[in-house]
Amino acid sequence: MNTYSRRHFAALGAASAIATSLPLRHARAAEFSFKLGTNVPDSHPLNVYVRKAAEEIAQATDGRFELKVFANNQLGGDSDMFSQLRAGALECFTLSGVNVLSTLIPSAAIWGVGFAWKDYPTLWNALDGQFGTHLRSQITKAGLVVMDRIWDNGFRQVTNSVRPINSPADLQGLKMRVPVSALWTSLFKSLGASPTAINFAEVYSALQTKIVDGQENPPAIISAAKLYEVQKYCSLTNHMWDGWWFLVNRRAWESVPADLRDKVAGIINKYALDEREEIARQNSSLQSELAAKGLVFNNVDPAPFRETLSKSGFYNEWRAKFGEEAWALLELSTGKLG
Ligand code: X2X
Repeated sequence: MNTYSRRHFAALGAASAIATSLPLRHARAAEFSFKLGTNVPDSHPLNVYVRKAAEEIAQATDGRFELKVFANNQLGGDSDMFSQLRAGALECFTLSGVNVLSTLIPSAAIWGVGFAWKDYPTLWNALDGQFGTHLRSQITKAGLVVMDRIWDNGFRQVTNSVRPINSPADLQGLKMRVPVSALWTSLFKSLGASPTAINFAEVYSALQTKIVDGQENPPAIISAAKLYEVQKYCSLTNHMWDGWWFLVNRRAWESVPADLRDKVAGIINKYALDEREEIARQNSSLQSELAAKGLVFNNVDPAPFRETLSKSGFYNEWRAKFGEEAWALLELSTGKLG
């Protein structure tokens, strides 16, 4: 045996010794390693359940497909992550249709029309049905891949550090953080507040330094991001529901063989349903927990808010922007709006 082959042989031996000492799924580097960026803290159910999906994917594909989760805006804010996704630097990103996605696809924001959804069953029927199919086809046309099941963020509530919000009058002049989105800005302007568009990555510090007085998010986020540390009041407005599409860069996705893609997609979609259940559990349990941490809650009658929006022309404006066809599809689920 010459020097080369002896060294070669020794290296092979070392490699197989390492391989056999590790569990099977780590035996070789994954053929496909996808990064997923999310915009909420680690403990949020979105991250908990995408991590469970990642584990099951590793097992089910014998380690061929790896999903690496980067939570809490580690890879940048929403605007950055969305650019990275489109460029292929980031393979997967969970993003709301009403958020930065609407800067590319304005009609993706349609579920965010104020006070549209009466309850979860109505919402899931729509998003898992014809309405969701319509929205996903627009995302596909824009060149992105989207998983079938949407992940729950939740019904949104207004928090602020100034006063409880009981009626639209209480919102007058209040400096409100909203995500980077024309619809969100329009909604809060129409209600009389002064909205500022800020990515979620900056929200805690914007509240802490009083760049804004308030923000709006579901209880699971208020809790995971510890917004109760920098907010006093939480008014249960339920003014909007929001969720995350699981988006994938098209070129990266198409590099994966079809049978593997089906397996991965099936697992991701399955965990989306489990995440929805966990969000529902948190929605009902978190109020007392957050109250114990000092957040002051009040219930809100949505009727005067809806009336203010109608009078301001909000519904007419957005109906014209989204178009009659999409609006009709929305109203099929929500009933007449405006
Ligand atoms: O930016 C927000 O407020 C968040 C985290 O709820 C969204 O993704 C829309």
